[in-house]
Amino acid sequence: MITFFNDQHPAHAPQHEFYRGERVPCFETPARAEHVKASLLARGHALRAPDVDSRALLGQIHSARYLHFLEHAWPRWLALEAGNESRQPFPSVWPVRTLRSDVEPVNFIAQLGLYSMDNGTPMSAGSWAVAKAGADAAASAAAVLSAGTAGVRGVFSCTRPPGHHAGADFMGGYCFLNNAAVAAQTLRNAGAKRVAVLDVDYHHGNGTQSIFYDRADVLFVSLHGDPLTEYPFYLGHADETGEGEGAGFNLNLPLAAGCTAAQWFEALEVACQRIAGYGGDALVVSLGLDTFAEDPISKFALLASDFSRLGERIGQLGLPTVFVLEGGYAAAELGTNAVNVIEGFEGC
Ligand code: Q9C
Ligand code: ZN
Repeated sequence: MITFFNDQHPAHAPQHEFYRGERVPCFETPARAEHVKASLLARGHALRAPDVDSRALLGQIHSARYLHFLEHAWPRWLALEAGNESRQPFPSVWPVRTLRSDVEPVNFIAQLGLYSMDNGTPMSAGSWAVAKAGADAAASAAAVLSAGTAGVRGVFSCTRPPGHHAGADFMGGYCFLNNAAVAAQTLRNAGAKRVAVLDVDYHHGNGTQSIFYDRADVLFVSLHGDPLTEYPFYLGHADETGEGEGAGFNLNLPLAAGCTAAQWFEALEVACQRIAGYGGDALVVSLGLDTFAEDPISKFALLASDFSRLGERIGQLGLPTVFVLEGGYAAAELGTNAVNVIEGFEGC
């Protein structure tokens, strides 16, 4: 499968995050993408460099003030205090209910809180450039599909950091820019009337849902760990079905942490039937592989062979498809699992 690989990704390499109250090494590492790259090359898939500038698209998905903050965040952090190049900024205060988010504070950490949903999205030098190049990769993949090149049914955007937790004006869950939303919007801009997004990451894609929640031209369907117990906790329930023109165009299929692969595939079937009934012109798959049984931070039970089956089922939808890499933290197995999806899709 044609794959757009963001080879700038190693420049986003924060050292630590918070987990169970402790500072721990980041789960979302450069090694993840390198394992996917190695598996793609070993199994004969060609890599391309992103060739679309997503700047204008980002303006359709994210707010101007959020993009401005992200682009300038690292140099501003460095200017705050000597030695900050070896420290990471984390938010410590958030504008929750009763507090104002319309006025942007001047203080850097207060701005970081305004533009973050959690303290779980560490930033490093290079984060903006790498996230931007990842959005370029998603846009490039969607553009190839839109061009209707003969024989191209699927294209893969392989990048990190992931994107589906990032909303119009906030980062979260290791995500800064919503790559899946950029891909879907690229397809719409190129003439697709309706685009479906299927999010199979372990965690609910709250950012993608919220970006398209009031739109009928992009259907969002997600299967994920029940937010009553799993991150992102505050979105992803079954009663979220869309609003305004988007009413009826959002489908959440929360599953109990610890559910079996068979239960997961039952939910996938419901998701695929909704997508088939939508009559879309194209599909974007938020390809999180943290549903893997050995994922260190997730609680589903898929095996390597199940990812082939997932790819086959997506392929049976018969839609031009952009795959966008999201989560998956069993780094050594990530390549095999990702390429299994890709080849399952191609082989069906
Ligand atoms: N602080 C994605 O899979 N944090 N994001 C886990 C460690 C939230 C995962 C606990 C996990 C977010 C794209
Ligand atoms: Zn995830």
